Amino acid sequence: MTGAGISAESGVPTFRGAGGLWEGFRPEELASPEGFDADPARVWRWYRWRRGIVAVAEPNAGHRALTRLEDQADTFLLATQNVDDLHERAGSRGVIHLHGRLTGSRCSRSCGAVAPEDPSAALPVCRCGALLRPDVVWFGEAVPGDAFAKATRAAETCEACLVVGTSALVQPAANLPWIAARAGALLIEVNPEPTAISDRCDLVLRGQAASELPRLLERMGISPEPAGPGRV
Ligand code: BJW
Ligand code: ZN
Repeated sequence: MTGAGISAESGVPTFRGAGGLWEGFRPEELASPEGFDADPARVWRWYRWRRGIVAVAEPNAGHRALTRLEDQADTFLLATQNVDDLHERAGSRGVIHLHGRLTGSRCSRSCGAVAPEDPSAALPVCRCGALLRPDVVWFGEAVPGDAFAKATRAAETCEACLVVGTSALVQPAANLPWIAARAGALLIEVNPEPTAISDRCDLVLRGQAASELPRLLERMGISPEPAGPGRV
């Protein structure tokens, strides 16, 4: 499972900690239906700013190491809390997005309309007259049931659960490593800082994902970068 920290070295800011604020607001004030109702233009500015950052960001060695691990493992599931597409651009297949994706919008009044393109208006409006909103999961909203069910099944049955770059605070995603640990999986954390699950981990790699993940693969005898001209 990954969180914002794996994309930090690609230049995408994390939510909490230094640099996690935006215009002085906490993520909870922006990534919530209440925050959107209070000031939709502000929320749209935040998302446009983030879309711009992700558009020019490149996957880093941490993202690439996870694609190599997927290549080598008999079964592998990557559940990310991130809304960026850096795992996909690194070559990961079948990534599960627990909190949606940064691109795309949908009706804020749930008429069912989705708009995959990036709307150009400052306050884009749905065909039903309501405002469009980013197609992501905000605080107080349910995570996609099928995605979470798949991730839970993987947590219940995996041999090892790698938790990379997340503060492991936001539910229900934060529950996945605990489910895996309770089911007997080896729990490995990659994070420069202690988190809510550090004490429960069998192995803690205290460092940045882009250096620790390739090092972990080398210790497992797996080359951390694709050989030759790259993946097909
Ligand atoms: C590095 C690194 C490097 C730095 N290498 N690492 C009280 C108790 C328990 C729960 C709740 C509660 N009150 C409310 C709740 C529920 C709430 C919740 O969990 N809140 C907690 C904050 C307390 N959860 C929800 O509301 C969820 N929904 C829900 O519960 O629904 C119930 C329901 C059921 C049925 C019907 C209806 C409702 C939804 C949560 C959605 C979260 N959404 C966001 C925004 C997504 C869209 C967007 O991106 O804009 O998801 S919030 C934000 O936090 C985002 C992230 O995915 C998520 C997690 O953050 P993450 O990834 O862990 O980032 P950070 O910044 O916290 O941590 C980064 C880490 O990286 C740090 O540890 C660094 O050290 C590390 N790092 N550099 C490796 N180079
Ligand atoms: Zn609508």
